[in-house]
Amino acid sequence: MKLEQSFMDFMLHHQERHNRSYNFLVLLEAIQTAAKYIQYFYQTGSLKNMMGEAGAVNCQDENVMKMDDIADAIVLHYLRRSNQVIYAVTEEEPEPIRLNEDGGRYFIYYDPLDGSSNIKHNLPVGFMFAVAKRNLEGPEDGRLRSGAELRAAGIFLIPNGVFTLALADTGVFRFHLDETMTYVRPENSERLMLPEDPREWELSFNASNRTNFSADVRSWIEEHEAKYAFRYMGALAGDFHRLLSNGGMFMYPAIVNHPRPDRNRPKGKLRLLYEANVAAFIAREAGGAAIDEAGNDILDIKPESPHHRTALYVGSRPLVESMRKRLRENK
Ligand code: AHM
Ligand code: MG
Repeated sequence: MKLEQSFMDFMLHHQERHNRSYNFLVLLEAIQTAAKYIQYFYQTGSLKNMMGEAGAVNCQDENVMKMDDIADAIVLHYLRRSNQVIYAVTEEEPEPIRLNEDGGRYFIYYDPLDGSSNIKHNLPVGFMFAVAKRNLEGPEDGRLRSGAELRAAGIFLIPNGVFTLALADTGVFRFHLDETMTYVRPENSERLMLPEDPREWELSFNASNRTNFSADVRSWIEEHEAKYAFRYMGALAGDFHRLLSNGGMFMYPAIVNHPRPDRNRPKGKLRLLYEANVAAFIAREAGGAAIDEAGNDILDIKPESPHHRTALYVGSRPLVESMRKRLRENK
């Protein structure tokens, strides 16, 4: 009989190999438990009429879905119980939430259910998170950390049951939910790297926005699009998930030419702390790169607010570098 390696078994040995404390394991256990509950509610939500709107608007002027509320309550509950988190920033709350007055060691930034437009179709959504560590010596440091300071980031793809975790300076690993609701590392799985062979590379962006992108981005797309397959699910968690396996580039450029100027998003749509940084950090650990509309590395951006927005180009390094060059050419 062969048994797969459970996630906790993998993490325990990872922490011991690197001579690190078990606090991080407690935090990951809480995150993982939350993910399983979200998975359960998502899978059964249609049967309980839980896939519609909650009737409220969140701090970002977006309609809240019942599932967004459920997922957020689940994550906060388990984070609080873990006693490991000082501050949590969630997509659903305007300000960072102070959790554990004394014991906390970590800052966590999360989107409990990314890809809201997929909810009513039961299509893939994601619980995305990024973790930074408290400065253990000296005064408590800032709550909003740049991506370069992250220690880990991950995406639970729901309801598909796949968990991608990137650990600082260590790599990217994937775990699958088995029949016992345990995340396991399949025996044949390796550290995940973005494939170098461009034959499978994909481009992923919302094509209905393309006329609203800058002239530089439009010209780049015209020159490159015929070489690659085009895929778009409408949930960063899902789109980035397949991009990591196949290579290519996901982008959500700034919207600057909308026929209705009030719909322009010159700063981009995605949120830095719990969307762009998560993808950028995972991409870095898989050998890739991520930049914003100015061609700056996403991981170097200093967050100005909990819900700081940014344009995002993330994926295989050659494509991201070619876009960086184009974005900077005419500046
Ligand atoms: P959400 O967190 O409210 O679901 O929004 C973020 C999502 C991303 O998952 C996805 O990449 C993007 O917004 C899709 O936007 P659009 O519908 O404009 O293509
Ligand atoms: Mg989101």
